[in-house]
Amino acid sequence: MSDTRCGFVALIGAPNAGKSTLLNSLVGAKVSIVSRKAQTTRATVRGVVVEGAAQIVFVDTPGLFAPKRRLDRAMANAAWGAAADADALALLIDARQEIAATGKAAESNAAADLSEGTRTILATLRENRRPKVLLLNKVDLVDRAGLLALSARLDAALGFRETFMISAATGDGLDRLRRDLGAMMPPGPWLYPEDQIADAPMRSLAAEITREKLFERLHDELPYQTTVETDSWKDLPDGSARIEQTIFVSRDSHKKIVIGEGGRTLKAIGTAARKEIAEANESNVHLFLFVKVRENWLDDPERFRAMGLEFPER
Ligand SMILES: Nc1nc2c(ncn2[C@@H]2O[C@H](COP(=O)(O)OP(=O)(O)OP(=O)(O)O)[C@@H](O)[C@H]2O)c(=O)[nH]1
Ligand SMILES: [Mg+2]
Repeated sequence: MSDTRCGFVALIGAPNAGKSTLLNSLVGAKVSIVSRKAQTTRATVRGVVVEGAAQIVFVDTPGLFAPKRRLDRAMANAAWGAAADADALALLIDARQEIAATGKAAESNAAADLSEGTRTILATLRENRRPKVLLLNKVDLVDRAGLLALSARLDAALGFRETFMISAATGDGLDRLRRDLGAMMPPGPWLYPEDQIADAPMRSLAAEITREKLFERLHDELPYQTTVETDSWKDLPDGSARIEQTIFVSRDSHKKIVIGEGGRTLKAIGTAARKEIAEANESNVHLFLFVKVRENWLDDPERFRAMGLEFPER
């Protein structure tokens, strides 16, 4: 007797396209961590949005690129797994990056004039029969003529049901996106209570927040070689929370960098993380960070499980 709709929309795209930023903007709260560096998101993250009679479950996914290492493969598997399970797929393109990469701002409409990364993603997307929409993101950074040509190139490569020009950062174009995706969701009961916006437990969000602070403060490859786990979480009688987390690194030299001179780096990471975890948990937080060297953590199934990833054979 109800006329509600509910379904999953997978957000797919290259690293840094803005998938996590978009998820947070759509939900109206931070549920997925964001950084300037590529390969920030490691596992799928759900954000729930109510749009009229529709509940849309957006699934943020790790960015897609040619995988080399085991962790890369686990991340790609998670992204394509989410795409396989979704009711609709949203391909996010960093419009500025794509236009710059191909050097074809306004003149070319040919599908061949797309970056190699994008063409690889399109080839796999083509095999998926679900409805697909194209999201040209970061429109705050590009001019209109370049955008229209890029949209024509992408449409020639793969028929999209609709194209949206959006800015995940400013919120431009997101109202229409929510409305149109809501209408695409299949009829059915809502999966989550009306006021629920995320489904990850606080202790994993807390670990992700600390990892985001590592991304902000560490350089180059280091963040990639690091993972964070919440070891214990105690709600204290005064309403505050006592949280212990371990930062796993793969080398002793990395441990020194994470700790920093006189412990300064670790302290800054801890202060920033504590503030944000306290905000998310709406309570005072006492955060204790430990750094552990675990040389082979990138080959340890247990660490993958803790990240919400399946451990690939190789
Ligand atoms: N100017 C501008 N910047 C944006 C926009 N959307 C995202 N960004 C920035 O792009 C960078 C990457 O954003 P993320 O949301 O982490 O990208 P992602 O696609 O989730 O990246 P991975 O998790 O690595 O796959 C961040 O510095 C964002 O602030 C946008 O619409 N405009
Ligand atoms: Mg992300």
